[in-house]
Amino acid sequence: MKIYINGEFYDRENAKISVFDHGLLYGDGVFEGIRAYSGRIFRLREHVERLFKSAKAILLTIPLSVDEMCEVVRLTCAANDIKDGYIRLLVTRGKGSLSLDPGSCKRASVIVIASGIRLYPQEYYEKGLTIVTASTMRNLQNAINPAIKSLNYLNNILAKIEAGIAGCEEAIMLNSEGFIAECTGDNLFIMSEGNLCTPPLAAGALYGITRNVVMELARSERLEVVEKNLSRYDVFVADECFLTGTGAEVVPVVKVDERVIGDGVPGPVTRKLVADYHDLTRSTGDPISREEQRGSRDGV
Ligand code: PXG
Repeated sequence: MKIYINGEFYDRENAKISVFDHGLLYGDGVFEGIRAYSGRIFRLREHVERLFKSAKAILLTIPLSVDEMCEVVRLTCAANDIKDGYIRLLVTRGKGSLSLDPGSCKRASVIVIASGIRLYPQEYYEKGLTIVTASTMRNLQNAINPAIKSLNYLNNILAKIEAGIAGCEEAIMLNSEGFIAECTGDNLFIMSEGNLCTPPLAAGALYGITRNVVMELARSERLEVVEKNLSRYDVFVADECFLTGTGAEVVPVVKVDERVIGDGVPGPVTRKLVADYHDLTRSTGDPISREEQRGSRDGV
C-alpha cells in the first residue's frame, strides 16, 4: 500500500505524521471520503471542491489547487492499482506548538489513502436497515457548522455509539429545533404522499454528494423532490425511507424507533433508486488510468 503524504508516497509502516500535528491535537482539519468503481473515481471533482469549501470555512489554506488535488487522488489510486476502492483525503492544519494557535502551524498536511472497501452486507439492501434516533443532537450552525466536513467528528461519533448500543448501524440526529438533520454518516430521505422529501441543508446536514446525485436521479424519473423540515413523526408515517452516503450508497430503512416504515420492506421508489445509483456509479466517473483519462478527455 502506498500512502500519499505531502508530495511523497510512503509504505503503510512508514506513513506517519507528527504527534504535534493539530489534526491530531485538536481535530483541526478537514477530510473527504470518495469511492472508485470499475477503475473510475465517482464525482471526484465535487468531493475535492467540497474539501476546499470545508477548508475555506476554517481558514485553512490547502497548498494545492483543485486540479492538482484531483490529480493527486488519481495518482494515489493508480499507485495502489485501485479498481474498486475507498479513498480518504485529509488536510490537517499541520505541525505546530502545543497551543490552540493555528498560527503556529506553518504548512497544512495533505494525506491521501486509497484502499479496498468494506461493503455493507447485501442483506441491508434487500431487507433494509433498522435505525434509531440518537439523543445527541447535531452541531448548531454557529458551533461547528455541519456543512464543514471537519476532522472533529465527535458529535457524530457519540450518536454512532448510541446506534451501536441499540444494535443498529445508523442513528438519526435531530437539530436544536427537534427537526431531522441527517444520520451520523448519511443523509436521510422519505417518500411521503408521492413526493421524495429530505431535510433542507439548513436543518444541519452535510451537503451530501450522494444526496445530490439521488435528487438528480429522482427528478429524471419525474419524481417531485421536496426539501423541507421533517420531524420524527413524518418519518414514522412515511411510505418509504432510505439513507444516502458514499459508503452506504442508497440503503433502505424499514424500521425507525420500533415503528415499521410502510410495509416493512424496501419500497418501489427506494429499490429503483438503489438500482439507478448502482448503475450510475459503475458507468461514470474520472478514469484512474492515464490512457483512459486521455481517451475520455478526447471524447474517444
Ligand atoms: N452526513 C455526514 C455527517 C457524513 O459524514 C454524509 C452525510 C454523506 O455524504 P456523501 O457526500 O458521502 O454522500 C456523510 C459522508 C465512514 C464514511 O467512513 C462516512 C461518510 C462518507 C464515507 C465514509 O463512515 N460520510
